[in-house]
Amino acid sequence: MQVWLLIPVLVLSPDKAHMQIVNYPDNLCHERVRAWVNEMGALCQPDRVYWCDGSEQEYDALCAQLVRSGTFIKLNEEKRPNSYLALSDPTDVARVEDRTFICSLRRNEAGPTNNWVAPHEMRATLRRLFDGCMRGRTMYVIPFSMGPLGSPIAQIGIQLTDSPYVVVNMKIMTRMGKKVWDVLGEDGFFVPCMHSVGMPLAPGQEDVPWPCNRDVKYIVHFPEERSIWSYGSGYGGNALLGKKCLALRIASVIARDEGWLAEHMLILGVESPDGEKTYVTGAFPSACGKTNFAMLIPPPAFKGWKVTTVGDDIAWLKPGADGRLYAINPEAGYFGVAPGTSAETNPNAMATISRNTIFTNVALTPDGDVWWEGMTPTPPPELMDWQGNHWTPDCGRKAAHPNARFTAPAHQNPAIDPEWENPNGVPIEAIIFGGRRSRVMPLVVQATSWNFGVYLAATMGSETTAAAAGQVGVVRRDPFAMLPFCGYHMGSYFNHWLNIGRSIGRPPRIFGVNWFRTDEQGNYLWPGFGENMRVLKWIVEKSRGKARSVEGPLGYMPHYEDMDWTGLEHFTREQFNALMAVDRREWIQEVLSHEELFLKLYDRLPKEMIFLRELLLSALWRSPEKWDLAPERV
Ligand code: TSX
Ligand code: MN
Repeated sequence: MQVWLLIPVLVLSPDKAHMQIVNYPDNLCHERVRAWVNEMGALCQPDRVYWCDGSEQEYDALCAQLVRSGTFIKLNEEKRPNSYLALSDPTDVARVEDRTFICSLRRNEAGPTNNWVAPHEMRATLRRLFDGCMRGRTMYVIPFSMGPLGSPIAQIGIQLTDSPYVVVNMKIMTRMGKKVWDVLGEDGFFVPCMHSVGMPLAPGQEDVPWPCNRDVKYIVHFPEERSIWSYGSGYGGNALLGKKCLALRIASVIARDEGWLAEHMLILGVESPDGEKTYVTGAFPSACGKTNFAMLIPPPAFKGWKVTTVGDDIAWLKPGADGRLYAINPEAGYFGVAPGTSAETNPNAMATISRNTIFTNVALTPDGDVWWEGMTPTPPPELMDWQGNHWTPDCGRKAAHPNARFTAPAHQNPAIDPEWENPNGVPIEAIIFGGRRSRVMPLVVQATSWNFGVYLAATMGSETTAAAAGQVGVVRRDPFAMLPFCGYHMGSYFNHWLNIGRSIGRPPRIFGVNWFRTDEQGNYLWPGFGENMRVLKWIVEKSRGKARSVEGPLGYMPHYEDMDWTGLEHFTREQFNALMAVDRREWIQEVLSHEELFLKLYDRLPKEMIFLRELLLSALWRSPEKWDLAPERV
């Protein structure tokens, strides 16, 4: 009996006798799942349907298969145990925002910041695209849980995909496998996630290492139906549908309807020397070093202070019985940007990716290890670059793609928080919103109320860097760092945040931070990285009513004396005041540019945003030209 169960079960389905069914689970008793997989199999017409069980053997077998097919290069077992490198098609290297759609019944439900197509029209397009799209391939059935299995905050998804690369990445990024069938039972709710690389194989046609569709890509969400359809890309958020598509776009809609928050936030724990634990979340747009902050190592002078990671990208926050917000990380791994990650900028990340890691679009060293820009101060003398070409430091090209990634299990992070898999989440005392701003925004400010915090987050912006397309140094509004990830109208989303603030008894305190302020010559005014612990300590203690501040036009700000400077005594009051200065003229310009976003969201913008803007202007008006933290103003 035991032996029989271990043999992959081969079943021939009656209607599709040519379609091989492999590893069909013995614990699936959910009729709608069966019917849906059958229906999708009939539509996509794969040669085989493989039901993933999530086992280590399955992972190893798929990785070996990916090595044979040329998708994976096995890395040096001594230097990078059980790790692989994948090089994508050069046209399939990032999320495709212009091909991402929110197909709500009404156009205005998606709002002006999302692409929209009428659901019936999109369904017709998708039926045509998915018809026979998996010919010559295997369709994998991936049951996964976003959040700890069985957690009251978790959500179940089932992804069907023709990409084995996606399967092994989903194994790292989610709780994937047959245990999910037990959680689902006979009638549990799940988000159906359809995915195809959009490159069927004709009989005898040879496959390519990175199949994708160079011409046609669709990343589609049906928010009312709570389903996801992705076609044409095998990369990242386009293809690992549990992450941005389910845990943010679809979950944000579920959260609105159910009274919780699905956010693009890191979650970290701060432990003080006397053992007091405080959890905070943080939202940052891209290129702000969010993963670095989630894994921060305090400076040596901060003896006894510890920072631990709960999550580096997504937080689901639910009101608890005690009036606080409790957060879980719906993910089980890190899908992080490799370039810029080093033993200097993020030792915890380097340790996390030392083994059992999938690298995508980084460079390969002659001895079978990986390299990317910023990993070491001097590059190796020669490499194979992310496009498979020979590379030397003087060749004028990047060795790794700027959006090259690592996929690594979260539990390998030396700083993982002991509560990171607590099914009930961790209580949040503070929410931090950050951006990359060379001027205008001070190092840190606390919003004077939840509503002002919502205003701060709604108007948050970040300056574009060389990594992003377009002009460098232009401020892009990215409300709550959610602009590409909100599954409904951004104005309604602001209103949902205001509603949450009204409905909970002990809301977290809200803060704004900016690690990136520069002087006139463009030099950074703040050392950043581990030194951010000084700001974090003030935030944590301020949230607990144990730190002092002064009230400025933007909110409460720490005075020089209110910050802990041990180990950074050379940092002067003048340097700090330059970081904290609020220039009235600059800020009036800033508030005017908020107007642009507000007009875009006009028909659903909460009236509070308008009043809060007026209050902000009035506070700026009574402040001197340049409000700084000069001691005489205390
Ligand atoms: O991640 C960053 N953080 C957060 C760390 C916890 N980065 C890297 C951003 C690119 C993704 C930063 N870059 C940070 C930061 O706080 N600050 C800066 C800017 C900076 C860069 C280099 C220095 C200082 C600041 N170098 C020296 O001071 C020697
Ligand atoms: Mn992200």
